[in-house]
This record gives sequence, structure tokens and C-alpha cells, in this order.
Amino acid sequence: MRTVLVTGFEPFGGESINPSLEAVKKLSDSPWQQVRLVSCTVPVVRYQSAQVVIEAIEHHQPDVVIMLGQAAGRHAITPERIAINLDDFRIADNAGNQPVDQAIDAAGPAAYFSTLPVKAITKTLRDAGIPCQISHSAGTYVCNHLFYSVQRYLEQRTIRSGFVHIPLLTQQAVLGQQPSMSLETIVHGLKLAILASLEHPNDIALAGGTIC
Ligand code: PCA
Repeated sequence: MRTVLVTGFEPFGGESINPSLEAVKKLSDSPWQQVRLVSCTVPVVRYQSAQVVIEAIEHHQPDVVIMLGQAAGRHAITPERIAINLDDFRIADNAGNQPVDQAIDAAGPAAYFSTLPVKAITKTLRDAGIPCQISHSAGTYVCNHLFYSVQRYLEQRTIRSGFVHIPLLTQQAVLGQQPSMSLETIVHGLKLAILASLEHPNDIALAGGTIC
């Protein structure tokens, strides 16, 4: 049986919930066939975020790692394609760190690609009627920091890993000024994303880029 590690972040930036953690709880409570689903809760703290996930990888020895985070302002579930070697925090993290224009790892490359099948995930979700779009920037805050750090850590390993941002939950957007998605739809989409990641060791060819 293959093991999938899903990770969710604690709330940050004045929010009382984080949809990524709510989704991880629901995914963990769901029945899974032929998948051993394990999870961990990640602090929104610069270096500690990666330490916690790397410890979980060492502990669980997963085949696939899917890290999740909240992306306010997004309308769709967005598999991230690329992690960049840059910390530039617009707000302080939950421990008060606010690096500006610092490398995550001075000895590391400029960027890493996701090793999840982002196009197969996108097609699978769209076919199921769930808004999904590949993203080419995971930002420069703690999600990108975690994504880059884990890709770097797993560089020489066969474990596939990547990051998926999800929209705000409907109850976080009651003022009607931000896009949102129901937890039910997010969880359904993430279940499909997990299965697609296992089914597609190699990604499919599908036009999915953007034009500026
Ligand atoms: N989103 C933030 C950090 C934690 C989270 O859920 C981000 O996109 O960097």
C-alpha cells in the first residue's frame, strides 16, 4: 500500500482557521482504499515549517508528499508548479520573522519544479467540475519557503512532492469581497488530486501555461 503525506498550515494573518488544516482533518477522517494517508500540522513559521514536514517525511517514509496552504484571492484549487529560492515576507510569520529579499538556502538553486503531475491533477479536477488552475508562483511567504525547502530536501530521493494552494473557505469570505470555495468541494478536489498523483507517476501533456 502506498503512503501519502498531506500537510496543512495553522491559521495566520489574523484568521482563526486555515482551510488547508480543515481539509487535512477531513481527509484524515475519510475512508481510504489502498492508500495509507498520513498528515501533519505545520506552523506558519519560516524555518520551523520545513523542519516539521521533514521530520514527518522521515517518520512516515511516504511515496508522495502533498503540502497544502491557503491562498486568499484565488478562485480555484491551484497546484503550484515552481518553488523559488526567496523569502520576502509581506507580513511577519507567526513567530514574528519578516525576512526581506533573503535566499532560503544560499547554496541552493534558484528554483525547483513540483514533482507532482500538476497537469493530470488539473485535468482530473476539471473533469469532475471543480475549478482548478496551475499556478506559476507560490508567493514568497511561508508556503513557498516550505515548498522550496522540501523540494531541496527530496532532490536526490524518489519521493514525489509538491504544493497545492486552496481558496478561502466560504465562512472566511462572508463580506463578499473575496473568492471562496466550500470545504466539501475542496476536500473532494484534494481526494481526486491525491489519487491522480498516485495514478500518474509521469505527468500528461496538456496545454496549461499562461500568457502575460
Ligand atoms: N498560506 C501562506 C502561509 C500559510 C498558508 O496557509 C502562504 O501562501 O504563504
